[in-house]
Amino acid sequence: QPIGVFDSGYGGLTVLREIVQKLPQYDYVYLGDNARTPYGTRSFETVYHYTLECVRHLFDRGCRLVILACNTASAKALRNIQQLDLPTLAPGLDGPGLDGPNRRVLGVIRPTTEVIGNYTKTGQVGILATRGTVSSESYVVEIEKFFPELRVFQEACPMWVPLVENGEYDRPGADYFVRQHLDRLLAQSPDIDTLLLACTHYPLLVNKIRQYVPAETTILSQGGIVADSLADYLLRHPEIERQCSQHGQRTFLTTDSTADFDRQATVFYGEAVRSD
Ligand code: DGN
Repeated sequence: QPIGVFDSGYGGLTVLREIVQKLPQYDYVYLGDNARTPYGTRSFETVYHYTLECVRHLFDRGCRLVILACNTASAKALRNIQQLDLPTLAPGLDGPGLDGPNRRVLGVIRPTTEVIGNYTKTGQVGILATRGTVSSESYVVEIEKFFPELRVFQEACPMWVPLVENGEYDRPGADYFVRQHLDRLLAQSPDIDTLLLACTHYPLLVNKIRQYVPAETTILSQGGIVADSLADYLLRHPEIERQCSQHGQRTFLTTDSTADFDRQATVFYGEAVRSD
């Protein structure tokens, strides 16, 4: 069975890209809910229902393991989904060989919060994310579990996703908004030395971000961290790993127009994409 990777739209492709680089042997099905993106401004209820529908779809396609490669979905829906029992989550799929314990949904917040404290010297970290992720406080709560001594500052950057999706991420127009949010974050504390790009789109802005923070700042993108964490997870769960097929196949699905998806997806995935 392929590994499912879900995002509200294109952004999760920045995560899939790193996963595929680290673990190319597995088959992957990517699902972007482009028809209903963005999730960043939607309520908990809505994000939960949309995410659950998409996870179910990936289970229907045979995935055993689904990664929510979206911070907003991980922040607002993952815990509730993980608490659902299998018949609710995947009705009709719990027949022979499709037993519950072997089906998993993982997010992107936990892997990142487990390691963020290893990068900071000042003990002060900044989280840049959508409004939904920031207001959920998920990063603050999760970091506290692993690194209780850290001070965590957050800044919601609602303009950054539209900048990236409109192709402005490397143009001069982006500078104003990139700088505005970084200035606001650093105004909370000048000693923040580690920045987490806690939104799938932000790695595309990394060159701009670097221009507006002190040179010694560590800027963390999630893709590589999530890929390492998945590799580790598969090692620790051989019963899941055994069920992940290994033909190097990539399948791309979208809830909206495939032509639009293919055009935009290349920017995020770094190579040409053909969706079904
Ligand atoms: N994929 C979303 C995230 O990582 O938060 C960003 C896109 C969105 O839905 N706003």
